[in-house]
Amino acid sequence: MSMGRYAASTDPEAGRDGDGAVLLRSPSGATARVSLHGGQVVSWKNDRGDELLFTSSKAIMKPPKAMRGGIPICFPQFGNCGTLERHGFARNRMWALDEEHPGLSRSDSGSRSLVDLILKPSEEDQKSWPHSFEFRLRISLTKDGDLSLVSRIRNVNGKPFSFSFAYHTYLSVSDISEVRIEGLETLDYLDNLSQRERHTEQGDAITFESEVDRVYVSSPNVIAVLDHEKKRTFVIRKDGLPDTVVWNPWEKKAKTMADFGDEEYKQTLCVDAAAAERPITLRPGEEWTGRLELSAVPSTNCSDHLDQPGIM
Ligand code: TA6
Repeated sequence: MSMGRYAASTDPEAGRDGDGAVLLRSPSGATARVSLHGGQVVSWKNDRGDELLFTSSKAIMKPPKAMRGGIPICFPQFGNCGTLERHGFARNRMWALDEEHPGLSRSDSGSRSLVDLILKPSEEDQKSWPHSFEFRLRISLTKDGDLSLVSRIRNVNGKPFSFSFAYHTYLSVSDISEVRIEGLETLDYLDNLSQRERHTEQGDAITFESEVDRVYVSSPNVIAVLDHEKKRTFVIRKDGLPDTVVWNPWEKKAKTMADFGDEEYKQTLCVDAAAAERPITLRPGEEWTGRLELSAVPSTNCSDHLDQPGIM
């Protein structure tokens, strides 16, 4: 499938592809592609070149709509919890390279492993959300190929503001019915399929056999998504983000989404580190940090990873 403006690098030295997406490469050979449109990670591959994030074959690759896949950033609003467009405007805006933090530290092999982006509100944005902020986003690949996203949002306003947030992470899975999530057992969740009604999850790992759209509140900072068929486990570490959103549209909803294939619900699961239940409030001059680190490990040794503490 041609990735259009997410096409292969035409200038590896500059670390940008033909359409300006930024290419990251870790010493282990893992890669990631970051589009300035939405500050969105649009690809993350392991050192064998396997794509770890889902992108729909029907994804719309033209701004302003965010691409269906990868990791769109939901800010300053998660979902429909507010007056703005769903999931806020950050995912539909062009971000800039953060010159203050050139961040183009190159690894010995000359390829870059991190990039710093920045988003500031346009006049148009301030008509719908009258607040001044600076959103700095550092995206990096660790030496082992783990993907790290660090968001720092500063209130440069004269008055406090509140926002909600999510790293809307489309994981690529072999078959949704072969996947389970560990770490959310017995937690309370808000069910977006029934007016955010509050329920409590049963004791067992979560498996999938129908549409799911839930906000697990006050979830642990380390959870695991086990893909039996691929013998692969995604270890998700978060910090500063109290909730975890779990979403799969399943068959019926998939058919209503123009930028999503009818059968594609089988190949993806969204597990988002989020601040969705309660908004975050920043007073003037204050800054919030929200971190996400994704590892994809062979399921045989995922317990080693789960025993490790959260993000340091
Ligand atoms: O994260 C779950 C959710 O809020 C769902 O309700 C569903 O709408 C999904 O996000 C996708 O939203 P989008 O605006 O990208 O179609």
